[in-house]
Amino acid sequence: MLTEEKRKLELEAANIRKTALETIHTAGSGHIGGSFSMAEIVTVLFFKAMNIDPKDPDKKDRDRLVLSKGHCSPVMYATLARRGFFPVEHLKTFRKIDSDLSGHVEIHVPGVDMSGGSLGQGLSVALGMAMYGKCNNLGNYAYAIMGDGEIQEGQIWEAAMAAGFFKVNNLIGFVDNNQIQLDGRLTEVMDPNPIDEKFRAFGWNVINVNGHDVEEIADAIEEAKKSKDKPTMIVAHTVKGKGVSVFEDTNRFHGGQPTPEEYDLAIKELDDQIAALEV
Ligand SMILES: Cc1ncc(C[n+]2csc(CCOP(=O)(O)OP(=O)(O)O)c2C)c(N)n1
Repeated sequence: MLTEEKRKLELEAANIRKTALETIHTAGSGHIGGSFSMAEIVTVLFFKAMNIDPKDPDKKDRDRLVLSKGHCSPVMYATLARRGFFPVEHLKTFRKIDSDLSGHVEIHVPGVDMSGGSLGQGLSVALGMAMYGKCNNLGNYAYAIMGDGEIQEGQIWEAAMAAGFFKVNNLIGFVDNNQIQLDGRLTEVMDPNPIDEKFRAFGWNVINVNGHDVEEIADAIEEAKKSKDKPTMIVAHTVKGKGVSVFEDTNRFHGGQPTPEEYDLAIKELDDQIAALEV
């Protein structure tokens, strides 16, 4: 990846974090930690890898994305708005009565392919989308983003088994491996690690990446697209709350909110990152 492209993607990720945080702040609620850990993943998908058109969000041969960890709607909606699916101004209605932008992703929002909220379902749905694409020769890909706590759900492994068995090579999953779930550290709740070996055992091509390195994520997607007979799981090693010092590596901001002082500090840190990446 060229240095200039990398800088632009990193700048976009920083802007997405800031937009997501402002959106949560205006609403007074929303999930910061899991949104921030996956900012680079959605940046690479929406600003580089995916075949999508914000002007024609339902085009038949588009790549599909299922945000299975649907509570991370703030980062998804911030990304969609910044990519041009709807005005950034509309984010001010997030979590308000009568808004289409509810706390978990909803399919009627342009750019959203599946409603989320009940964890564990997204890989099955993305598998169906990928198989539909293959059966209809669309030449497209279906992506699913899951949390590492989420993959404790049994349905994930049913989908994993089917995708491996049926060699669904146009299915590309991400596990946002931030090591923290709602109740605490994965190792204390019910540890799904080693995640890579488990998916390999189910017949998947597995790639481990630093989930905050846009180049590694983009390369992994390219690699996944070369797979002829296996679905690919990209295990993204991330930090919950990445990008703001006080948010990082804690479950305090899973759904919890910063104090006014912490919010101001967070915006300042993000502004500094944005300024450093702007030319
Ligand atoms: C079936 C189901 N059970 C419980 C919840 C409540 N819940 C929302 S987020 C969450 C933790 C998810 O952890 P993880 O997948 O690691 O997400 P991340 O840390 O990336 O936010 C839980 C238990 C839910 N949404 N769905």
